[in-house]
Amino acid sequence: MRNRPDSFATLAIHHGYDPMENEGALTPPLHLTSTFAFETAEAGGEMFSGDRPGHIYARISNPTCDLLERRIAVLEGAEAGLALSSGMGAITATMWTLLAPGDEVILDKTLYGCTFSFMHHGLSKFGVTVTHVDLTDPANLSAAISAKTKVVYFETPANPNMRLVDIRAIAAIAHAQGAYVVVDNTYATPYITQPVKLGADIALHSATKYLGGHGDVVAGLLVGSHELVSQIRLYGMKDMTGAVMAPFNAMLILRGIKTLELRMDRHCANARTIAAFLEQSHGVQKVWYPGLTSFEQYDLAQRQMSLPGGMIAFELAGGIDAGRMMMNKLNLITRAVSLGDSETLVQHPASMTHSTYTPEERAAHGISEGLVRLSIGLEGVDDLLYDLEQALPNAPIRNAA
Ligand code: 3LM
Repeated sequence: MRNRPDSFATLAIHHGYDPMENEGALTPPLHLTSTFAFETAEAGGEMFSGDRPGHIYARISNPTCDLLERRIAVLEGAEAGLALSSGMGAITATMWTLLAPGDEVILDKTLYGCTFSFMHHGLSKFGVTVTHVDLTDPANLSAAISAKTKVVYFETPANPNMRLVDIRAIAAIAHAQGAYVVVDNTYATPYITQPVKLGADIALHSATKYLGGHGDVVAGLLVGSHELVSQIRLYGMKDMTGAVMAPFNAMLILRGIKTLELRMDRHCANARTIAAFLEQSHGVQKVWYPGLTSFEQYDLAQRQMSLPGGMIAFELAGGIDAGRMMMNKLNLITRAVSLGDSETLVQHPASMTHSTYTPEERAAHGISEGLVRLSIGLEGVDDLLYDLEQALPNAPIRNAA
């Protein structure tokens, strides 16, 4: 029996799995089965009624997903976890479970493009009122929230402009009105921020990103109380979306999570160096990175994030034309959407991830047309600096490395 493991890296590698219960296999077995045998007819009936634990059918649960669910729950400091087919699966299953016609959802101004599209164009078709509030100032929530508000939803840091939201302050206001708080923790990961510990009811992820970490799987995860997670499993996932994670994908995410701490340390170290370099480079108008003292919400970043993360947003003085030219000159840094991979990726939100907003909506939601997004990878930082330096419009000052 191991001593109670409780460091993040140890839990990420060991929690919930004992090789001696699995024929000594060091890595957990992959359970490729769509259905599960019942010992008796009565036992099957009791499982369906919830009176007996056990697996029934793989759209509800699977032992490989179950291990991943327990592992993400412990890493997030939550009671329970749920594995879903994608980040969008996690988001939609949650909202279909928590909301009913007549309810209101309050959203932060800036959201990932498809999240915006689902909420703004999708939910609003079903009698849910969708209200966008700038949650970077909690006073705005106090002014907007009412008895109709069922869910307060936000990302921190927000994709793509890095705005932060004070989870503790927002949760206090939302809970006083009886509203749920749902936080997209994709950018931060539980290694940097644990929203449930700060008062959120649900923290969710595109596990496609840092949790998987290797750009080879699309997946979603969420955590919360046993009660809420069970509701989302049995309604939002099982009935409303069918957005279940495949067991093979659970295995890939379990493998990715083992190195999350190591990878995040490196993503953050590289990103710090690159953000400082960009800030001092000619032709760069503004850099948004929570580790820079110039970052407007630097104090909140210090309070809420154990590290500043691996994502950087910046804008060139020449706007998007200069941005596109720079992107096209990059040789090592890859032009691609998604984030959190070993490879450093660059993309243009207005024409790519956030093209689901109209130009007017982007303007109203604080997403600048010229913004360029970098997902800093795990390469040697000097190679990344070299690539950026040769691609930037004017000779930059190279003194940040
Ligand atoms: C992207 N983002 O490049 P999936 N929440 C956040 C996200 O960033 C994403 C999701 C949820 C990107 C994907 S854009 C076509 C590519 C904060 C995804 C949705 O369903 O696993 O993709 O997660 O920003």
